[in-house]
Amino acid sequence: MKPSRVIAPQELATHMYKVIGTTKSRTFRVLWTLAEIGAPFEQIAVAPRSEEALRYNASGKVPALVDGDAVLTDSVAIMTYLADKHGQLTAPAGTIARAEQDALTLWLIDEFDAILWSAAKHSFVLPEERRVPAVKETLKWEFERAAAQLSARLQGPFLMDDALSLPDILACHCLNWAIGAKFPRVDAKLFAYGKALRA
Ligand SMILES: N[C@@H](CCC(=O)N[C@@H](CS)C(=O)NCC(=O)O)C(=O)O
Repeated sequence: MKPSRVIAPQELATHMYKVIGTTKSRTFRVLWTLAEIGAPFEQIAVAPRSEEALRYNASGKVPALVDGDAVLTDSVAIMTYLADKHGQLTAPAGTIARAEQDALTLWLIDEFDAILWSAAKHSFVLPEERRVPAVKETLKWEFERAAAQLSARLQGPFLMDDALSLPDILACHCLNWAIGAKFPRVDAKLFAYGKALRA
């Protein structure tokens, strides 16, 4: 099978990506990944479910990434694609280190992202008659429990070894999101970790 277009290594440095979505959304993760990689990009800062967002993703969700003729969706899929393609922010695919990194990424999706998203759905995303506001107390309790687990596994400035990687970007975005959603405060160690990454 032939690729539709092959990008030469020297072209990667100037390859222009297009990021779809407002910064105050999961799009932030993709913007941060691109900034770390040092890849040039332009942002079309459209709101979720807007007409423009629907042009790139039939569900109206953001972020999306336009790379040549391809439109990629889902923040973590996009981050992983970029990290693999540029050989940064990730252990190489097919290694034990990568399996451990992916396990942490998926744990963060289950225990942080999904919890925060459920709280958002029951606050303002779902039709009002479908919301169950009482569930938010349980979600906050679940988040607190997960935050304590993450804090316990944190041994240094980063989650994996001694360098920034995709799980750090995901975790830090979720910690910011939790603050915005008025979730319980995390312990001092995890707070300092998030603050250092934000800086
Ligand atoms: N798993 C997807 C979730 C994307 C998502 O739900 N994005 C929100 C904004 S942060 C959105 O577009 N919501 C609109 C909707 O669900 O209709 C990802 O990580 O990109």
